[in-house]
Amino acid sequence: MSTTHTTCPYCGVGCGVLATPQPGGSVQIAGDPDHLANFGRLCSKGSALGETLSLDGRLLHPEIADHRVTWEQALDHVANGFMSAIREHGPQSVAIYGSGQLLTEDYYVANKLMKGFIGSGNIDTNSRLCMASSVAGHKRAFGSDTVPGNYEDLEQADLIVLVGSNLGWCHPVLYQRIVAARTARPGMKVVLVDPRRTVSADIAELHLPISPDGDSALFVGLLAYLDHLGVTDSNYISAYTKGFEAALLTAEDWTVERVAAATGLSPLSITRFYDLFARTKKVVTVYSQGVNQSASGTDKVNAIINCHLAMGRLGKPGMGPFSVTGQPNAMGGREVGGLANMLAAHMDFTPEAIDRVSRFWNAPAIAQAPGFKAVDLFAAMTRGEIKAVWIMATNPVDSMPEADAVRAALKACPLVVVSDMNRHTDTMDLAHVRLPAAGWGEKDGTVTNSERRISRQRPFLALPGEARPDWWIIKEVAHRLGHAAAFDYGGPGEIFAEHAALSAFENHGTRDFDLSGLVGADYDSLAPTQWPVRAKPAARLFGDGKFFTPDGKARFLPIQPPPPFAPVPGSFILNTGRVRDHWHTMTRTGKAARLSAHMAEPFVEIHPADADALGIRRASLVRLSNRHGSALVRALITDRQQRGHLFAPMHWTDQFASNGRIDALVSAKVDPVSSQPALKMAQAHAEPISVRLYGFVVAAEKPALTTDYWAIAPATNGWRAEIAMLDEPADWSAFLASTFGTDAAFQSIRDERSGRRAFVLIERGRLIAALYTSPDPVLVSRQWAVDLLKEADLTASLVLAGRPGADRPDGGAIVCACLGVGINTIVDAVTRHGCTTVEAVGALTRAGTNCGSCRAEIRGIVDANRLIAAE
Ligand SMILES: Nc1nc2c(c(=O)[nH]1)N[C@H]1C(S)=C(S)[C@@H](COP(=O)(O)OP(=O)(O)OC[C@H]3O[C@@H](n4cnc5c(=O)[nH]c(N)nc54)[C@H](O)[C@@H]3O)O[C@H]1N2
Ligand SMILES: Nc1nc2c(c(=O)[nH]1)N[C@H]1C(S)=C(S)[C@@H](COP(=O)(O)OP(=O)(O)OC[C@H]3O[C@@H](n4cnc5c(=O)[nH]c(N)nc54)[C@H](O)[C@@H]3O)O[C@H]1N2
Ligand code: SF4
Ligand SMILES: [Mo]
Repeated sequence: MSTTHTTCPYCGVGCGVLATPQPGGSVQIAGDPDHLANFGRLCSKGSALGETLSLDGRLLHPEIADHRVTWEQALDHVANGFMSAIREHGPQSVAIYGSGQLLTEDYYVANKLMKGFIGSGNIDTNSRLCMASSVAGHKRAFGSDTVPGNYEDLEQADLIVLVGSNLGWCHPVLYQRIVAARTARPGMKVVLVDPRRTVSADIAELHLPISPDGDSALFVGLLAYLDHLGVTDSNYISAYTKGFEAALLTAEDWTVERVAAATGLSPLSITRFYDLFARTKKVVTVYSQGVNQSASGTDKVNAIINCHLAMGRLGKPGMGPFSVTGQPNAMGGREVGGLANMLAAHMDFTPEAIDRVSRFWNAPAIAQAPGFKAVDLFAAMTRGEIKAVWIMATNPVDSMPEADAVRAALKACPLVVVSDMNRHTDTMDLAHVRLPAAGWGEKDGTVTNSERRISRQRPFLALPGEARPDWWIIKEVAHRLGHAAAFDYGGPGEIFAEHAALSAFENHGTRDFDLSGLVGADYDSLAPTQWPVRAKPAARLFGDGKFFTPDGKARFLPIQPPPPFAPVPGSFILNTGRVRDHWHTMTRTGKAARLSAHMAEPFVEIHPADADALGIRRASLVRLSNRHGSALVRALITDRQQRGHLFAPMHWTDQFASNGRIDALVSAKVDPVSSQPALKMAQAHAEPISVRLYGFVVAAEKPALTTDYWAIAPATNGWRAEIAMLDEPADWSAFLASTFGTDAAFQSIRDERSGRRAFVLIERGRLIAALYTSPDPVLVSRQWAVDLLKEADLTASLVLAGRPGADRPDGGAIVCACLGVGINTIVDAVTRHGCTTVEAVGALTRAGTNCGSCRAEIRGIVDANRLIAAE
């Protein structure tokens, strides 16, 4: 079987993947040892890619109004719908909402259609929720949206400052590169700035549990501190920058004490950080959503860049500000102009650029001004101003703030077209026209990672059903809108060639994004390449102190930190983000049993003292609510969380839980410069709810869950679900029949004293379904119960017992997703086998020996249990 060199479709690290289809139809996945992003490594999500490729749940044919139609009918319908909206209400009445998960070629064509030929700026993307503040901050400082760093800088740095980045879970392979570099060079230091003590604190000398949005104050204070110490690089400042004095003037009175008051940090820890920064030449500041997703996100970015400029620390090995991108092609989207305020190829809506792009595209009707940005777009839809929208590769009903209002806006929009791989997502369920898109492994094109490296995603599977690549779908609609000549593409290679040519067009070194060296390159064999790619090998970006502002000098920005945020009395600050093994709205990771085992339901992290005060018990259910919406989630009580703060993951949707959509609660407040929403700072009330019965379900077929609370996940050979009921069912047989879709008689037991029940259906020794209920959060061993689905000769009495017999050790909840090692096995390695290090646990159980992303968790388990073992 032949092996295809491709790129991982998840995070912005952009790891090279070797995919080898196997005779049985499965696909073997391995890290590409020659790819410069990962050198063969993959994380848990990357290694499980093979398990997400099944056609279950795929949309395989176009549909209009829930009925299967031909491509001809679907494309005509979309084109006619857009055309009549444009005719009656003008080009501003239509929009495209795209995604950093589109390939560059798809994105280029979508942008060209909307901006160049429909003549409206109304194409925005989920990157507005992700990278917009970094883009705006880069443009203010550098005159261009340039990420100057390389991954090796992280290995060469002596100090890495992680600001609002949970790199250990969200950029795992990059994190592992840092771990390896730090092992080789123990002098290297890491500082973590995050309100929560995340797993990334595992490698940090210093964790600064900053108050939300205290970052501007922290870095403004740092600028003042560096100036007072007299360590700033005055030669660099005068030769290559402007605005230092003004920036300093606003920073001046930010003493350490004042910073302490604004950030909730101790003066001692602040000076420790400041001294480290001042003393260490090679510093990389890595930042991500704790910086970008904020009402002061752009200011945070510039407060960080200011400090690097003041020290002359950028454009050189081992140093620089480094905004890491989230999605596989967040960077590619910025290159093509996927944001409503960018035109194309890193050009803005200036008169010269509009003229240049219009000549290049031969597009006289080109848009003259930016269009609606994501939050404004859905607000305009609510007002009835958007008559037709086309959503591609994103799920705004779950990922946009004020998500219930977004759902209502889509319900009211006259034409909603959605291109996706899945027949059911919370957004697809509202579509009038459903277009089946090609997915990873089927589509063909390029993506650009966090360090500006362009890599090919290559197909190794046939297109299933009638699925088509996004570029083809957009091109076909463009033809029907009357633009056949401008969209005469035979394949992604031709689109890439045009994209590269546009980047080079009248560039002459004036624009950072320049692929002139790739014009005419062989697309199929394109090796991973970092831009800029000019005819002559380009020097390191900003290495010569030249920036893309009109005078070539970088800009300091005077930053005024925002006043500390005070939530409405009685409510919590609700922070949101990601978990290790799930990706966004779970449309792909939610298919893999092994990725669903790490965290199997929506949850909220809450500090023990807050939980006590509210009467929230361990593993009970909590209702979160505010004026925008509500959610019902499991309590995860942990002192990693500060008092007064909550953290909830963004992942759960109506496809996987009864009421887990956290963005229903997040307000749509945006950063004034970038229009990126403040997704890390919602406010919510939390209350325990009084549950009559908690339950755990395992079943061979997908159960139909209708209980007050449920959360479902795949398991090997079946499904697992957590449920809860506010009242006991009046008729248990009817409940079992409707849940499991069978009239067969279940065997059951009930323990009068504890109120626990178990219901079991076994056929020919195989488990068909089991339900365990209890007035307390059920104590049945989840992993043991899930593993029963793999067994061949079970007896009812064993399954009814609800716990493993002595001959069947219970591995416990999965910690190491790659090798399926549970918490009990790890605890056992420590307490019974005397393992005292992560390495020893790995040698005995294999846990943590593949991708390494769980090693921080294993270390926590070792530390907690070593003491117990010693007692
Ligand atoms: N496993 C996994 N990995 C992913 C993704 C995924 O869905 N799952 N998605 C990818 C995408 S698109 C993205 S954008 C990245 C995101 O990657 P990250 O930005 O690393 O992830 P998040 O969990 O969103 O947020 C990071 C941290 O910001 C902290 N934070 C919140 N408020 C503040 C604040 O005011 N200041 C500071 N300093 N920190 C704060 C949060 O506590 C959180 O730990 O991950 C990518 N990688
Ligand atoms: N509260 C809160 N909200 C957040 C965030 C947060 O931290 N907190 N983070 C924000 C960020 S940074 C991001 S990036 C967004 C992500 O949010 P979304 O973009 O909504 O999340 P995904 O689940 O990745 O949705 C991608 C969809 O595209 C489909 N898809 C994948 N590949 C293709 C393709 O090639 N073609 C087509 N047509 N479809 C495809 C998938 O099946 C899936 O349905 O969420 C944002 N929302
Ligand atoms: S680190 Fe990111 S790109 Fe690499 S394998 Fe993991 S999810 Fe994929
Ligand atoms: Mo993102």
